[in-house]
Amino acid sequence: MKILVLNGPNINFLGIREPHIYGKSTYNDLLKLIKEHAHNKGVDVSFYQSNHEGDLVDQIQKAYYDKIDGIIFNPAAYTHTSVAILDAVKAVNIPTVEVHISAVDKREDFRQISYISKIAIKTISGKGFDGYIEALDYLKEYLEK
Ligand code: CA2
Repeated sequence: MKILVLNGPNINFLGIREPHIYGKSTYNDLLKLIKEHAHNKGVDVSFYQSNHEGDLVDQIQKAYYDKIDGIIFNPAAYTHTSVAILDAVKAVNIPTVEVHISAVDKREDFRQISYISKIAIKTISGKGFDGYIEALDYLKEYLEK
């Protein structure tokens, strides 16, 4: 089972600024946490982070050719703006779980819209890095059914 963990803009900045919202751990800490969990679960996991919308679209299309079974996706700010990213996930038709580190539903109005949630099989928010772990477990179970 091949799962891609895709992260959008500024996620590479985790732990550097705004620790009160996103915590003190870094992007590398996140990768380590997911890698260990995926290994224990026997899941083949790969990672990609980009600050560029088109780059994320390219990576979603690549997931189709690479025969990726599922995507764990935190589109970050593009969650709230990007029809291109929604269309890409629709086009590849790969089961996708949306993850947000912070509780977006309790934040600013402009964060209340999520385009990706229109296609995501599940949305997890406000659980910090553990949200990615929950997403992996959910996706694994979903794909095994
Ligand atoms: O809570 C989440 O995971 C978000 O997707 C994170 C995005 C934000 O735009 C979404 O509304 C919710 C922001 C990514 C991280 O941004 C940072 C900003 C400053 C310092 C470190 C990270």
